[in-house]
Amino acid sequence: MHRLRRAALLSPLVLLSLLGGCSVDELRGFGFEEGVTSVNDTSMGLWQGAWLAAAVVGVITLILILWPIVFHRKKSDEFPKQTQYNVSVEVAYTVIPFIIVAVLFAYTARAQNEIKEVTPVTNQSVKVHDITVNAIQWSWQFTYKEAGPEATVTGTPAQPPTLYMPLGEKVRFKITASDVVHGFWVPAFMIQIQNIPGVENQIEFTAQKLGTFPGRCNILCGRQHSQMLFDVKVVTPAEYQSYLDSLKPEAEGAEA
Ligand SMILES: [Cu+2]
Repeated sequence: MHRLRRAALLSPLVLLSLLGGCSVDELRGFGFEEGVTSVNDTSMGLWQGAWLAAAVVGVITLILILWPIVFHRKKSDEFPKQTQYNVSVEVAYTVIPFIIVAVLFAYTARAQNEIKEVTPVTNQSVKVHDITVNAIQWSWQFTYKEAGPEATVTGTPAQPPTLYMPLGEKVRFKITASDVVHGFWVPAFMIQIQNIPGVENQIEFTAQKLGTFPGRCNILCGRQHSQMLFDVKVVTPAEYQSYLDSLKPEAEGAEA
């Protein structure tokens, strides 16, 4: 009883300290901020909806567990009645999870199709910037096509590189790797896409908030995997243009 009371006292404190690290926006977004990129716009509803659905299922499950604990305690030594083949219950616990999975699947497929949409290179009517993200053991190479084929910034574990993106303009990323499989992950942008040697994955999105956002490799890729860090810096289109210009003359070395 004593231990129970202490646990009851502790849990609000733990909850409060956990919440203390979050902003109101992050709380509403279950850890993510709304509107940071066009991907957030697509994924946020799915992310929130999936958590709410999980919470509803969790609460119902908890009630179903607590109900017999409270109201159906052992009343006598008589062996309880044994039942088999409750068809209606079995149908319910097959059909209801199927409906839940089908609904989650449909929303996921819709969001994924939207996120995977990439403007064809041949479509010149839409302004899209091109950046290639090449992963290497153990850092990143960013190539800005508009600044020329040689405009590549290569990071090292000691000097993580910075990826520049213009605010409010579409960027088409080509994602690949030189050696093993890596994972291009920017948590705040709600994106992760695999860098696979010999494969060119693509993703296109628009950054909608100025600032610097941490990025990581999230596929275990070898000894210094944990040091495959980078930053994404979202700047104004004018600043982006001058960054591209700065890459043109010498176009080499790690840009911190
Ligand atoms: Cu890696």
